[in-house]
Amino acid sequence: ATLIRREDYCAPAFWIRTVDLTFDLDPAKTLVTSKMQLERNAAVAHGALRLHGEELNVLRVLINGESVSFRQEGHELIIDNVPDADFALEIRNTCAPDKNTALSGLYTSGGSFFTQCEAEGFRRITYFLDRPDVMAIYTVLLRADKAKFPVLLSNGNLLDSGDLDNGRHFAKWHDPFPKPSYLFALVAGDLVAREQRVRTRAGKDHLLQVFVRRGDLEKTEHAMNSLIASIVWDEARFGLPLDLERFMVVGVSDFNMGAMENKGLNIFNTSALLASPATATDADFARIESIVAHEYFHNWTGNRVTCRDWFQLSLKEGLTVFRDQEFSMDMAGGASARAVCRIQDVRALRASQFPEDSGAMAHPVRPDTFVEINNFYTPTVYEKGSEVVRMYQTLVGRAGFEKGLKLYFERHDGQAVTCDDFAAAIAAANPGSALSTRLDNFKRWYSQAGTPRVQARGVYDAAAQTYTLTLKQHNPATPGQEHKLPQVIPVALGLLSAEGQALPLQLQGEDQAAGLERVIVLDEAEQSFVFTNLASQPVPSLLRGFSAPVVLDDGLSDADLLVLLQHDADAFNRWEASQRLALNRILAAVRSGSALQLDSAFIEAMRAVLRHPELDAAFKDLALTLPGEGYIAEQLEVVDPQAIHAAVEAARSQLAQALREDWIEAFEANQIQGGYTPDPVSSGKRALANLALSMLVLDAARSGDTVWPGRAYQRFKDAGNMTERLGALSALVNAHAELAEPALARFHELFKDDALVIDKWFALQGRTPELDGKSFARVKQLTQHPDFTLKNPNRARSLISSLCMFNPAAFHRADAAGYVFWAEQVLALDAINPQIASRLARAMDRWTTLAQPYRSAALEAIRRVAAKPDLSSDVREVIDRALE
Ligand code: B3K
Ligand code: ZN
Repeated sequence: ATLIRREDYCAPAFWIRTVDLTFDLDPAKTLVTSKMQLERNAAVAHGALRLHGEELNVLRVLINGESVSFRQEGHELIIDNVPDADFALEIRNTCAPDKNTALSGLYTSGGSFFTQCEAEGFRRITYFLDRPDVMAIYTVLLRADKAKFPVLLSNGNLLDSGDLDNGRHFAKWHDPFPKPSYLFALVAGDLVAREQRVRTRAGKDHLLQVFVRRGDLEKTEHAMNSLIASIVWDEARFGLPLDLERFMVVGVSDFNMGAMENKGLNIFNTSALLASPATATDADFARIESIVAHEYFHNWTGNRVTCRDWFQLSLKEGLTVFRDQEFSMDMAGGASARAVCRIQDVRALRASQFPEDSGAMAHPVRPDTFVEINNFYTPTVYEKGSEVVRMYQTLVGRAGFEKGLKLYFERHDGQAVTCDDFAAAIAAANPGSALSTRLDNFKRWYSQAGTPRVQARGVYDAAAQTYTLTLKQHNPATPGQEHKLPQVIPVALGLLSAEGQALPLQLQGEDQAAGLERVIVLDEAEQSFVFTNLASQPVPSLLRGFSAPVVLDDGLSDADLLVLLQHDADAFNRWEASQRLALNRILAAVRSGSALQLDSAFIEAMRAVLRHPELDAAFKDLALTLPGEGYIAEQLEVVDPQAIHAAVEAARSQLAQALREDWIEAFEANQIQGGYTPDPVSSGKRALANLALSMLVLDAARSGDTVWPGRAYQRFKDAGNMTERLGALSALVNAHAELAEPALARFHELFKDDALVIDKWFALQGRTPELDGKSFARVKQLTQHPDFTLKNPNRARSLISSLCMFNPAAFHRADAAGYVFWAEQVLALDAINPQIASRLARAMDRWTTLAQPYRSAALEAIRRVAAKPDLSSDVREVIDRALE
């Protein structure tokens, strides 16, 4: 395995202008004929033609119709004698889709053919310059048995189709847009489609199709609606239209990630596509909407303008996540629903990206090196990348950002470019802005890994009526980056009076106040900002809406946090105050090693939120949900997962008990009559009702009450939708109630034929809060269940990742059994699917922060994996970095 460096980038020695692919599809052995038109890159001196290829069997190589000699070295096919003038290259090879368990390249799933080419899967189909800066125009001829594979799809527009001899048929596709090989796709199988015609603003008609297996058609309505909404939104918000006559979406059960944005032929994990009220939760509906949108938005941010090299991955991913987050917010509606979206996004960032930024795999948004690019489709590249794009918007304003994006497309449509090109376009469109005047320093967000720490302290001068806010930033060292420079950090803020009144914001030197909220920019190690005309000591509300991806220490007292919780105009900071109040108490208990005892001030504050007449149910649910155990671990230098779990469980059970009457009321008040719709208001009510029910069942376990477990079981049986059914089941399972067993059995019986629902059944058991080792024992036992298999990524994740990545107290065991289990599963998975194995391997990213005996046991397990000589480069990179 070799380390690839960003600074070593060289333009390709050849361009491939057009490619004509012919596939004779056969699951055991598929024949691929590739005819390419090549041209030397004049900017690069002579050199052999080196094509990428993996797991292929080459049959012949022709240049301008003549057979030519070639060599094979590792994963390269090398032709030394290449004409100087443009030439035609023809390669014929075979590959074995049925044997492809890595699900990269061409593979079969449920008897149909699918491809996944990003990042480097195309080279597992045929020899090619498999790099994103080589963009070609593709024509694709597919031939296959008509009875088994009635549907034949590839990118672009259908040119021709018809019957052949021997029961075979063909389809010919042409994509008019030049694209890199990672955006190539083909699908062949027995599929059916939901179809819809739409007309865009320019008056053009388009055909939209969602292909799935027979029987799944009624579960595609939500995806189709999401696609239509995405098309409308991208035209309205950014002026970006659909550019193909036909836009296809296909579902597949075996898939390594959520979905893939192949030009005109998006391929989806069925878990990110199929939904019906009976089988999918509100969270599934929301996730599908955002993933359908994400892949669609890639058509411009990723496909029309793509990445020059894989180090620039965030150019398309950070930007496209930003766009799908904005879309979800716009779809959600009012200010409160938008804030709920933002809170959920930030919670996800803190749960996954913050730990990554402080662990063994920490890397900048634009990494400098990698061994296996598939290891860098990370929360840092995606979610932190999106926060970086959001900061551009914060610094230049919404209109300025739209102008910047417009210039980006004017400059780069049809090109493969870099993050620098993006930054330059946004800045050039906004001369003199807070961004453009600091562009070089702002770009440190791309090069420096690690989460900045910002400390804020305010001093009030009663005589001068001023409030001096001093901000300091500290950028912690990360592997390979000892010393860092200050980041450009936009801090959105407001000031409140002790009574909760929003105060006008006037900085020293200004003639008048500039509103009740503004953005100040911290771009040095330490800066002070003096606010004037303040009659009394204010309470600062900082980093509103999470205006930068940093850890903030604002030193606020409980009293200040209570003012924010009750009065802040910024709903995000209201939620943040609730989390901080809880976090402070949990951390105090963990740090002191004493049992957690919630005080009445906290309980009354939570009661007030729960009973608040104006707050939305969705907000209440988020405010009353305690911080996750992973996020709590992030705040500690030495992590004892069992101590954290004990503190969280104590806090939960005390909240359950102290607010029992309020939970009952919340449960009753948030019942929904009538049909199911996954809109934000109904989803919020169901979320709060589910939380209330889980608290009531939890409290019953303490008090011996049998009424609420009985009601939960009844609700589980009678539920009209999956959100309520799974909510009731989870309440029973997570409380280790007696009725959990019959409910789990019944659930399995009801849904045994629906793989996506059975995934939920496994995941729920994989994530059950630990009690006396029962949860861990159950997971081990479930690996023997007839429905369990490591071969399907969704199933493997549902059980194994649930335990190892999302159930810290069940995983981190004093007897090391969790780590032994992890090592076994990583090794077993690596033989099947390195990408999935490698993601599981990352469960040990933060092992060095563990307390003893966990730390030593974890190291032993990591060494055990490291000792396997033939590890994939995917897992090897993760394990090596953990041991560095
Ligand atoms: N671009 C793909 C991810 C490909 C992952 C390759 N290991 C999905 C997305 O981000 O939209
Ligand atoms: Zn993406």
